[in-house]
Order: sequence, then C-alpha cells, then structure tokens
Amino acid sequence: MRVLAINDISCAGKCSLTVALPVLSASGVTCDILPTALLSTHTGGFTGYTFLPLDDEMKKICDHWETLGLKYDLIYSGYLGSRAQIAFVREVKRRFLKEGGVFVVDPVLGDNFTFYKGFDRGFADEMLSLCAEADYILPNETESYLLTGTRDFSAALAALARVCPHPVITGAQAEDGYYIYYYENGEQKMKIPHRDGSFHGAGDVFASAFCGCLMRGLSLEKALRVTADFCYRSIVRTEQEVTDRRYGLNYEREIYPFLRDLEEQA
Ligand code: PXL
Repeated sequence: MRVLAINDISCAGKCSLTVALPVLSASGVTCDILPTALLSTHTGGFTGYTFLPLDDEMKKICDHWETLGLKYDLIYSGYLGSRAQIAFVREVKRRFLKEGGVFVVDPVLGDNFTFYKGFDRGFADEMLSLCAEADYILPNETESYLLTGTRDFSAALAALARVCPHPVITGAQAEDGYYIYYYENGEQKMKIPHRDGSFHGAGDVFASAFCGCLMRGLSLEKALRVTADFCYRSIVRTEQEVTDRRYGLNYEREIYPFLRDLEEQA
C-alpha cells in the first residue's frame, strides 16, 4: 500500500510530516510526502518561527511524479498554508489518487476554539470545500465548530455528513466524558479515554495512525478504537515525561503497543 501525506515540515515540535512518516511507515505502508511549507517550528505557542511556503516546489514535484506514473492508495492532507494550496490539493487528488483510493482530510484550522495563526473564516470555507471531496474528515472539536458554526456535536456531524460520507469528530466533550462522533450508517458515538488539557500534535498522531489502520484493512470502528488508544497512551506518557507541551506527544515508545493492537485487529 502506498500513501501520500501532504503536510508541512515543522523541523522541531513533532507534528505534521515528522509524525506522519514514522507512524505510517511503522504501520507497514509506504509513505511518500508532499511538503506544503518548511517551518523552524509549528505555529502553536512559538514566536519568531520561520515559514517558507512551498507552492512552487509542490507543483514541480507533482509534474515530475506524473512522468513516473505514481498513484496512491490513500492521500492524507493535513496542514495547508494558504487557500491556493487547498485548491492545489484538490488537483493532486485528481491526478494521483488511484481509482477507488481513499482521500482523508484533516482540516487543520485551530484548537481551543480559535484559529491557528494565519487562518481565518475564508480559509475555513475553502477547507470545507476540500472536505467535500474527502472520504473521511478528521476535525477536532474546534474545527468541527469552525466548519459548521455549531457546538452541538450531533448537529455538526449531521452537517458534515451532508458534505462527506464519513466525518469523524475526534474528541467531543460531553457531560459524562469524551466521545468520538462519527458517521457510518447514521451517527455513531465511541467513548474514549481522555486527559484534560491541550496536547499539541495529538491531531497529527491521530490522523497518521488512523490512515495506517485504514490501509491495513481495519473497519472504521476498529481503526478509531486502535487510534484513540494509541493517542491516549501517548498523551499519558507526555504528561508523565514532558514539561513543555509545545514539543508534541511522546508517542515513540507507544508505537510498539499500537502495532500490536493493529496486528490483532487486522
Ligand atoms: O498540528 C497542527 C499543525 C501543523 N502544522 C503547523 C501548525 C500546526 C498547529 O499549530 O502550526 C505548521
């Protein structure tokens, strides 16, 4: 199986491609990358970071790939730096996704009910139009709100399901705990373990592991369970071992248990 991860390279801070590559490779699939931007760190909580958009390179890379006849079983798109890049990803899907391939969009927009730096309403609207081309979308609680305008998860899921066959709201706080809300023959809810607080990079670990699980043939429900458990264990480790949350999840030592779960369910 061959996956294309479209995401930025944040050189420090463990997110995006520095997470997608190891997690997808460990899952047992080939992971090629289309970098959207090169940053010294991600934009969450750091100041003074460098940011080099790679729009021109992305086009040249794709033109070369076309001469090689490359095609992908799954394309996973994450952090995109501009509205023009969102439009280009739509083109990448048309040119490089195999017939019957899977398109997964993590609509990276924000957290804690605010946009990440550089994003605004117009960007969210454009992202929604990319979601309309996806088989699976993976908004967090904030992104679900930014895409639909409602904080009611059932209403948000229903709105997203009108756009894409399988929306997955990756962490929804209810009175009795946290749930993944997802759509498969109607609304489904899965209770998941949760730690309070914000953990940078958790969405990228989630999306990468989820794509790996799909490529290994897990059902949506099993993929979400295995992925959520991996993220939870990584978050617990991060709480125990790391003081500065800006540097991402300590997921590395949890890859082995993740793979064990994945193999058991595959
Ligand atoms: O983890 C999401 C993400 C990815 N890439 C960049 C980011 C963020 C969130 O802040 O800034 C560059």
